[in-house]
Amino acid sequence: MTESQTRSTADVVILGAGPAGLVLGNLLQDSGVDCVVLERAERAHVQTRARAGFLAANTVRILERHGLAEGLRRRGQAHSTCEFRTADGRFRLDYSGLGHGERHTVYPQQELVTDLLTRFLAVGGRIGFGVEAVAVLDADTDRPSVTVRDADGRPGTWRARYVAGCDGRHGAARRSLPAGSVRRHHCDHGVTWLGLLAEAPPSLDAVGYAVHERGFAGHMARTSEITRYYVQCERGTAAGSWSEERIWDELDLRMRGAEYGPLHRGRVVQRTVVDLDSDVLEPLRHGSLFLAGDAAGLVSPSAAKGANLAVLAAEILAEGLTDALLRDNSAALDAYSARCLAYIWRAQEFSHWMIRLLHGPTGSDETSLFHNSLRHSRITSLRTSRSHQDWFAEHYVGV
Ligand code: RFL
Repeated sequence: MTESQTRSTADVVILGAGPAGLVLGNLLQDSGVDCVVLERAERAHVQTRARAGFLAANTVRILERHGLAEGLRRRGQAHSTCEFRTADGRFRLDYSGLGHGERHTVYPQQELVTDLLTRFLAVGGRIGFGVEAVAVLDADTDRPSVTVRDADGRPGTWRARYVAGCDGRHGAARRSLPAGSVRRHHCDHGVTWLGLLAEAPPSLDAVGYAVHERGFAGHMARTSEITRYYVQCERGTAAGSWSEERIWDELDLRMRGAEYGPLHRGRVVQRTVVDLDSDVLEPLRHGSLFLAGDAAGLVSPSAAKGANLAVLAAEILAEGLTDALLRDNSAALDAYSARCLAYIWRAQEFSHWMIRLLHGPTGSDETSLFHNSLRHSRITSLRTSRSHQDWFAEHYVGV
């Protein structure tokens, strides 16, 4: 960082250069709002961090509306089919013909982040890499500040009119909220996934969800050479503890490769252990500090909503900040929290439904057997009921 170290004021200080922070930065910059993005990591790290891939139709519309969709239009792949594999056989849902008839665009998050970053810098956006926000101070006044330290540990302070906390679940924005100012709703779903990226072409032309007595397995295409897999594992499993052979054997077994064709194997290049939990902060504002994206609420990745909610929140927040700063009208900013929370809870509800569709209790006690029979009935309903399929499609691809 050069200029931003010497000039440490901005009307809006944005913490975090993920999808939320970068969409917000681009929109504010386009509106002529003075802003800066502070990002703890180095640029190369931000541009190569592989996470999400499924963008909802509304996310694409938002990005298009603001001229941020050029890369995903060129390189993203339309996607509209998912396949469920169970002990009763398999069935496919083409959700572009169900619900509102919408599709996903598969576009790796790191490419979206790279596009947003390149565009932000091209239009003169200010960003500091290797700058960690330590705390947000005086958020209950109209002169908040952010204390920072750079990669060499040198401290600094940014003064602002508003601070946008887009720095994820473990960021400084959440940490700076005074006790009792915001309520945190939390749910641990008691399920753990080993998330994998494999240097292997997709094995089916659909998102694959395998419901198996040994646990869940999932298949999600990313590119023609890279596929994301998930395999449910015991809580407490270390990311490196399964050999590649065990991973592929287990995936093949649960995806029922013997019946439907073996998976294309390849080198596993990334492993992440994900304990499925969800949280929502309420309200998403404390004075001059606003929360967006994962900082506002964490949706378990079962329904691929996190990045989509981040983009949506950024658009809503940009509108509120622009009105407040340039038109002296704070109505949209005052409505920000309630508007976003309505979307967040809707996504949480669907994600929770997906978790209960894809995972059942492992025990053989009466309650476990009861819940597994309920789950079986739920899957049968999804396979056979058109109205259930319409409901699924609307929520699966919508945000
Ligand atoms: P990000 O992307 O985490 O960015 C936050 C940024 O803040 C920085 N940061 C700080 N900077 C300064 N000071 C500090 N103190 C800081 N602390 C943190 C971080 O370095 C980072 O750059 O949050 P954002 O923008 O809210 O975006 C959220 C999404 O990244 C997330 O919800 C999704 O990746 C979730 N997710 C998925 N979402 C989807 O919509 N579709 C998917 O297909 C999908 N797949 C996934 C996923 C998440 C996964 N993980 C992480 C469990 C697959 C996986 C494996």
